[in-house]
Amino acid sequence: MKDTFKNDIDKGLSAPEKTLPSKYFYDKIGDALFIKIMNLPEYYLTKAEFDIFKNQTQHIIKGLKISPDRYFELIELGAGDGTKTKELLKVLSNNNYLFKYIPIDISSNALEQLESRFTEELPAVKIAPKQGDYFHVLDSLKASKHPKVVLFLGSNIGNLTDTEAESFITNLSAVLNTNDKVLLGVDLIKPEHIVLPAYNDKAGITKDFNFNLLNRINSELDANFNLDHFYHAPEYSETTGVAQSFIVSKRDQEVRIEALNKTFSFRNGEKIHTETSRKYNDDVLRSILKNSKLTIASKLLDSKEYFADYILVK
Ligand code: AVI
Repeated sequence: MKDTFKNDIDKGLSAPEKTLPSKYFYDKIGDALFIKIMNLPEYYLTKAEFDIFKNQTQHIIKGLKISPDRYFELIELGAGDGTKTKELLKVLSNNNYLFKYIPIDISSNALEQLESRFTEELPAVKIAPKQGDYFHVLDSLKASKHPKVVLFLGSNIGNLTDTEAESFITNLSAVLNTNDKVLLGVDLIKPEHIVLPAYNDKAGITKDFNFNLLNRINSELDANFNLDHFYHAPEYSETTGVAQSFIVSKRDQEVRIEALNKTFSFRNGEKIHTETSRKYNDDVLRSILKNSKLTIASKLLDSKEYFADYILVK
């Protein structure tokens, strides 16, 4: 694991346009910062999707075409804190739907926390967490011919480039059977004055989240990034619908990374790309789905029309 981190950092900082993979935001500190982000007034994404799950639960169930007397598997990719999913589970359980909830996550810690919360708060729901890589686990579930509903929420797909998202969807489609469903949560393309503050909050939590990458490199790879010599600079284009986060060097400087036995130079104003947060609309999604067997069956919007949960069918 450590070697992958080391190699990825080396590769990213050696590239002509420097980049650091956003997956490394999420260590213990990064997880805690992301929870803070989800509660920020500027970060509308979580609230908008929660609005859909809380106020349109019956529409979700109807759109998924699940019937109370037919057993199905509800699989969630990325356990998260489960707040939105809990709204759906509550209604399914109160109405005696027959199902098993299978959260999949790479982190066994996240799964343990989710399982203990859900067993306490929703004792009637059968929960069977699976630790591991999404597609590995899904592949192992393919043999069961029960209908499946896969949840991939929170606009997590937005952190993939379009090429990565396409191959993610193709892999997902390949491990599903005909008529299985996907509930895909995506942030929608909207004006800059709404999107940009979500990635540049007044309290500076998103900046800390971004800078956590430099802190990790300092502590795990024995580096000497001086955080005061960089600033956080998100960008968003309404035309492309792509938000990107950058860490920008405030001066010409050199940073030593002992674990790599290398020194990296940064020019004044040079950017390090740290994250892509793609926003969607029907056309973007259709083009991501084009080589898969998944198609859009319906979509649900929050009351402000900021966010969409698409129902895809194979
Ligand atoms: C997890 N992901 C969907 C978040 C996003 O909005 O792209 C991560 C995030 N980055 C900065 N703020 C939140």
